[in-house]
Amino acid sequence: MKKKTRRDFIKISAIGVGGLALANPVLDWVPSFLPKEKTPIDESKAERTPTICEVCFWNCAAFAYKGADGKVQKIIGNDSDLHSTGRLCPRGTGGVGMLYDKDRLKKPLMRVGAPGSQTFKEVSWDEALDYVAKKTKEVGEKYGYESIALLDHGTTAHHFEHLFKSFGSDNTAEPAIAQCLGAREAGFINTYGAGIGSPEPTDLRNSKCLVLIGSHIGENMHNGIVQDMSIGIDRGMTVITVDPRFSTAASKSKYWLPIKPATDLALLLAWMHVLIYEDLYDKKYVEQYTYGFDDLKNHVKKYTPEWAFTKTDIAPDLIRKTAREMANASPAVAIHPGRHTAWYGDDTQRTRAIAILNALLGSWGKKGGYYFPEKIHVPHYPTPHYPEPKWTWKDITKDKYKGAFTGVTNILIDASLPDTKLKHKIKAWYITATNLIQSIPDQEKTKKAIQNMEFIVVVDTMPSEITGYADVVLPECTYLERYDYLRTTRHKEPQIALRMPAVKPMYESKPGWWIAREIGLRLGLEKYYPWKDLEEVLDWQLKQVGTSLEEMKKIGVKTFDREEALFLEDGEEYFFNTNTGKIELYSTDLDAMGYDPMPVFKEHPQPEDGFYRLIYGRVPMHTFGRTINNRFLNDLRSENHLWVNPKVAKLLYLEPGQEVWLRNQDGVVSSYPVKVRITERIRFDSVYLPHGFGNKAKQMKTAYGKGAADWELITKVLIDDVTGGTGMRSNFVEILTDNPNNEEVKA
Ligand SMILES: Nc1nc2c(c(=O)[nH]1)N[C@H]1C(S)=C(S)[C@@H](COP(=O)(O)OP(=O)(O)OC[C@H]3O[C@@H](n4cnc5c(=O)[nH]c(N)nc54)[C@H](O)[C@@H]3O)O[C@H]1N2
Ligand SMILES: Nc1nc2c(c(=O)[nH]1)N[C@H]1C(S)=C(S)[C@@H](COP(=O)(O)OP(=O)(O)OC[C@H]3O[C@@H](n4cnc5c(=O)[nH]c(N)nc54)[C@H](O)[C@@H]3O)O[C@H]1N2
Ligand code: SF4
Ligand SMILES: [Mo]
Repeated sequence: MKKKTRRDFIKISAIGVGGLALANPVLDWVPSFLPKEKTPIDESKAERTPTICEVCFWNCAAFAYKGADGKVQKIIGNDSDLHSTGRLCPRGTGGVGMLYDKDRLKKPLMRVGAPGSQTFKEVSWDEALDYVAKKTKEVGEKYGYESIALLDHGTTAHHFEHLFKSFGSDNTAEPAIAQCLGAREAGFINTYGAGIGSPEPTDLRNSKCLVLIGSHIGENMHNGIVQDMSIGIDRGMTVITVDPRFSTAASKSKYWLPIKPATDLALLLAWMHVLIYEDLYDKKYVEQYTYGFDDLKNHVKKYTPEWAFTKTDIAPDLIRKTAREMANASPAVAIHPGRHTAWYGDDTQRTRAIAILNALLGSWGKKGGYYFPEKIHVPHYPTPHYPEPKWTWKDITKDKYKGAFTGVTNILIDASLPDTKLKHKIKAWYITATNLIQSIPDQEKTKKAIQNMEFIVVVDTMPSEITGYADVVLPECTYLERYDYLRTTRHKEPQIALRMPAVKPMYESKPGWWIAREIGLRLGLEKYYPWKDLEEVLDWQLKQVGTSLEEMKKIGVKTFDREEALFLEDGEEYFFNTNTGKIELYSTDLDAMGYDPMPVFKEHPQPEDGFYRLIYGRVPMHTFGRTINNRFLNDLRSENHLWVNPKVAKLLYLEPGQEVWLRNQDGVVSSYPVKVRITERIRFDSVYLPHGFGNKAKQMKTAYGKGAADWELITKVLIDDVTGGTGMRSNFVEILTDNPNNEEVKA
């Protein structure tokens, strides 16, 4: 086989900008509305300001460079930054397109027509904020401030979380947990007493073997992980990819295991069986650090590779061979924890199986496996204690979803329904930087809840679908026009990073911190806002950790010393934050809560004749639907395709590029057609539709109507019994060749 080089793998590794420019002349660093000088700006002379990319939640630190005309010309990764190591991914590079998007929200808007009609009038900030404060007070006084929920994502969330806590609500939730990584965190917390967090602390640069279960790194363009994986491959790391689709990662793998969807837990249990019964596990590590090994050994006895073959379609030989490959590399082996793990409902148990496998291989806390990340504690600006809410999301989840560790979006939506049986009810929503229509499954339910709200305010940068359901829309400026709180994420070395405005907010847009504060002041919460602006807060905070705003404006990223070692020494004593102080192969907490203490395989429905499982994922050039209107990125990829196996194409007489529609098991039909891509790279029982396309917001002129939406077709949801998160890979579709729609498409 040809040796893989880093450049071969993906373009991130070829100094972002140049690689992209060569690959596509459209994105050659001069935004198309600016004069097309072919000579790039001189970085040594251009004014630069530190920023943190908000195009996705890897949050790479970078510098924004301005041209002589004062406009941002390019964004380049900050060399000191561990998230990016100085290189941005194509999306971050194209972030300028978000700033100069002509379709941006420009002024505060207030609803004129019925919800969903998108008829708004432009109003002044005073009018909009007065109204938001008035409605907040009205609902708060009538039902209690707890009845107001904050649904959020991204950096803006922090400003609104402070506002919410100040007025007495802790009912905050984000799709980036319950629809994303919530199950994974619960799986690891119940094994190691610690979650994974972001960035994932895998030491792929030094791994000898990487196992990807569905994680499609390379299409999932999370910068640091992609770079680490490239370096690992260059150094000879073996990759094992388990995916019903031949992903980019699969194409770089020694083993591709095209698993039957929804059966991963069977494979994971069979791998444990092989490691234990072939005596391949790390005995010293297991003995010293784990609890419940004998229980596990008995538990996985029946889960033989032969048994797993009947569930997964993966040959017993291949299961054994891959298990041995992992054991050979141990402890420099990482079974990647995944990120979007809301798949089939038993997601906490599946990710726990991943956690257990890592323990059997002795990789947690070991070079080439998982490192111990560290962060620096930056104190909060002193404000008085928040009032104690009378109830929180926990009062809703504590009986049924005992492993939920944050607010659960879909449960707060359940509490917002007119016919909810829940004791605690939600009456109004603040929505910041999340497009619930695209990100929460069963959108009819979301819309029903929306209709029942007394009041909805949306803070966004774009007129995306969700803004159409607001009573008030508040235009936030983009990340390139604002300060935010410091990035203090955990990494190999503790770092802080600064985002500051590269340019002044365009139009009448305002930063999130300003919007939240103005609402707070109108609610009489001055004591929680003893500062004039965020600069004052940041400077105070930075001085507490021995630097200043002035210094950070120059360097953008500051690195601190670690306090503890990155890895465990051989035989070192270590206490895990679990009941037993050990890595719990047998989870005492899950047991006490009434859940399976060790993962048990359960069958999930498979598609009936004529139906295919709808699976989805990412395209490298976009982040969900949030970048589709970005002209640079849209030029690179304007629509998605439906991946269909040749056998299916033959059966249905499909031609490459033919437009089709999809109808799911509940009769829901896709609004827009999608072009077929016929490829052996997908199993015959599934179709693949990348997420984020099929935009229905007319005001987003570049994105509108391009490609098809997975999110319309996800009506059947399998709830994770531990965390309450929504498994969304549970939908089956038929492929229609005639247009079934004759009505106008509505958001
Ligand atoms: N069907 C389906 N559903 C999914 C997924 C899927 O693959 N398929 N993925 C799931 C996953 S993994 C996740 S993490 C979630 C993510 O789901 P979301 O949180 O909804 O996604 P985002 O793209 O972060 O949020 C999009 C909104 O943020 C706005 N926005 C962008 N930048 C800013 C800003 O700086 N300020 C403000 N105020 N607004 C901004 C955009 O205009 C847009 O309206 O979706 C989940 N849901
Ligand atoms: N370019 C880009 N990168 C992104 C994002 C983005 O929007 N754009 N979003 C970021 C976010 S928030 C997240 S959470 C991550 C998500 O990215 P990941 O956590 O890497 O991946 P998933 O979305 O869970 O899974 C997608 C893969 O799972 C496969 N798959 C489907 N069903 C099964 C199954 O039953 N078993 C197995 N083994 N595989 C299956 C699909 O074929 C696909 O390759 O990506 C992050 N990176
Ligand atoms: S991975 Fe890409 S889009 Fe995400 S923060 Fe980094 S540069 Fe931005
Ligand atoms: Mo996510």
